[in-house]
Amino acid sequence: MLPKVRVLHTADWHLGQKFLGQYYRDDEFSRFLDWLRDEVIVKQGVQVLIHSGDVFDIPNPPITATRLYFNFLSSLQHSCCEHVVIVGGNHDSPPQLNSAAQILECLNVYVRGHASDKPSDDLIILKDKQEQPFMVVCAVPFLRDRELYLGDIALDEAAHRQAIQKAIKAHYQKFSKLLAPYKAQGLPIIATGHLWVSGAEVSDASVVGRDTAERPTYMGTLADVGVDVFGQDFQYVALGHIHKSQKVGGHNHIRYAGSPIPLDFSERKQEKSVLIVDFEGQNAPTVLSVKVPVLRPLLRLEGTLATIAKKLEERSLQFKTQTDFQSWAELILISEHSQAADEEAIKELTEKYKNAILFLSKKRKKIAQEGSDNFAEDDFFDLTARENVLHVFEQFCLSKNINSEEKLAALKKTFEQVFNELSEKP
Ligand SMILES: [Mn+2]
Repeated sequence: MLPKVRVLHTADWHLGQKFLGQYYRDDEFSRFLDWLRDEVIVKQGVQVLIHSGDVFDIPNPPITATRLYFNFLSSLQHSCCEHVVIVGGNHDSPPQLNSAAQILECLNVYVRGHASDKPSDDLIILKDKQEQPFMVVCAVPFLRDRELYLGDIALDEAAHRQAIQKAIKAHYQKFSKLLAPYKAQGLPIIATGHLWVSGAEVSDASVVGRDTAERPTYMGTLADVGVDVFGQDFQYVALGHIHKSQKVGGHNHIRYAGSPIPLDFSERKQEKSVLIVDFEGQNAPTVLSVKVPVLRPLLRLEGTLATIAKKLEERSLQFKTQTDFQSWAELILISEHSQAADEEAIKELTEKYKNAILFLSKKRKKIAQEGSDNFAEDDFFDLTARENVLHVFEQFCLSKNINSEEKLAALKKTFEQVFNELSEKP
């Protein structure tokens, strides 16, 4: 008979995150983990939990975050969930994650902070109480350059990207031979991954100058790979890294679970979820997305002071009825005034809406007059406005110590020509 297994796929918890560098969110994380265990794992009879990386937000997470993690794992003991597989993400520190790996293995919690030298060490065979294997997990964490053995040869960007794609594919292929006996037994086979796969939709980063929480890895080794890197060996590929829950390239069995809690304002509109994946031997699994309840509403309000004040007023009831977690609202103020001139009004708003924490960013309608209040660090430039672009370029030239007026004028002229040409195209 084909074994039936119920798996929970989750990722990108980012425990220990300090929202925009200002507020810890331990209470939210704790509430989420309670919900995950009580309402999903226990109520739905989940047998295996898979975490596809970014358990923690930073390599040295605060003790409060590691405590949440260990308490959660220990609370699964004697529950229906007898096996847990955790791989490291780009935000995790492999040695930090691996430090408890050995003791966790005694509790059937398998942690792989980084890829092992031997693929057989990352091939995790899950066994039932009678020591009978019922599922195989190829635990692939975020792969760093050195784990991909790219060598020291300097490559141009395109060649580097190609080398990475080849190496990632080769990494997944290494499991193939080892899988033969388990395939013959009809066991379901899962692979994990923490990477950016082509075609995956990232969070909206419409505000110029602000990174989304996913962004830092794009620069690294994770320049997009295609779904072909996973080959044909796996019934399911449990991915992490992209915070929006989604299928990749229309494949029902290649999925990002997404982050369960929105990690910055760009994720505010995303429905957050975890995935229940039901296996029956090597048949295509069925996937059910379970919506994570919104714990703390995130809002982005944009406009002039008057517009923002009106929008806040409309939402004041929502702020007041927030019993557990205060709302967080990002105000994007479009203003022609200097910062000092707006300060008083902002202070008033902050006072009035104490039960929502407000984050202020600015977007000036016009460039401040010369000599007056210059751009504050948190200003956002509207890069579609011609004068802003030219101003930024001029500032850039000055920062490079191009002081000769003649040279500066020539550079500006060339830049303007290029800019005009690009602006004409759709
Ligand atoms: Mn992440």
